[in-house]
Amino acid sequence: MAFNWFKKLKTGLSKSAQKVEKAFTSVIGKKKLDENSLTEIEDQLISSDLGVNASIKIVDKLRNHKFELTSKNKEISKEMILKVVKDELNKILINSEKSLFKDNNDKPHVILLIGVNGSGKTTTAGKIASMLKENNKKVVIAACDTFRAAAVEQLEQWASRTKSLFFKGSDSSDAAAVAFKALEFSIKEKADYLIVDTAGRLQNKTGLMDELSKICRVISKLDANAPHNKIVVLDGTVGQNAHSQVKNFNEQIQLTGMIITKLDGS
Ligand SMILES: Nc1nc2c(ncn2[C@@H]2O[C@H](COP(=O)(O)OP(=O)(O)OP(=O)(O)O)[C@@H](O)[C@H]2O)c(=O)[nH]1
Ligand SMILES: [Mg+2]
Repeated sequence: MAFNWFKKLKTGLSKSAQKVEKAFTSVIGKKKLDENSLTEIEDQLISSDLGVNASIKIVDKLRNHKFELTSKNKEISKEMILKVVKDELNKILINSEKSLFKDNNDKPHVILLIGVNGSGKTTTAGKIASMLKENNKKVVIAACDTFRAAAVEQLEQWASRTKSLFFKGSDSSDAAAVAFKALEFSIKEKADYLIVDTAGRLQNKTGLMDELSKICRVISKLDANAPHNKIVVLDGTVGQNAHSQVKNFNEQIQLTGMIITKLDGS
């Protein structure tokens, strides 16, 4: 199963990789990268959804890079360019990398999952629970999506599959009230982790965005540091739109991290 998953992920990512590689075909066979070629690479990178800032950074790196041409390698090859790009991308990504649940002094450690509709929050709650259970942690999953009845059932299935404890409110209860009671329950159960799944919301819906602040405010009454992780779940296929999602959610509740789903190309 793991093999199939990696195969899917590789295929999914290869679509993006092919787009980026296409950016370099115009310069293959040249001895020097002239400004025209660099502009073309920049355009291609931006249209491959790499983002304007990252594309400019990469092109600057290429502009200043001294390619080592030898009697055997007389011309700049795609591989040479790709190496510079990969190194630069790695640098950008590694600088922003952070372990999600490292700091676990507080118990229960509360993980709040938020994001737009359908980004993968509930599935991610299941994946995180599964990962934590593999590490022998006691996990509670709370259904704070009080909008869709099916959402509660979907999450309950994940709780049962991962052998986690499950907490839900009564029908049409307030999401913040459910989160509060879920934390009380988790404290009583001496759980290591509480995963709070929330309803999908568009970042321009003020009422729903305010509900997120309320959830945070209410559960911090039981534990001043909770929620310890405020994670936005992003659909990896939406491209640069993810940027505005992160910005708006971060303005609302100061995120601690992000999880990108559907990198397997769904
Ligand atoms: N291929 C793939 N599909 C995923 C992944 N994560 C979620 N999905 C699918 O995306 C759809 C939406 O996932 P959910 O987890 O229900 O998303 P959600 O954010 O909870 O949705 P709402 O609660 O309606 O806002 C489902 O069909 C999932 O199976 C992923 O990493 N890869
Ligand atoms: Mg959901």
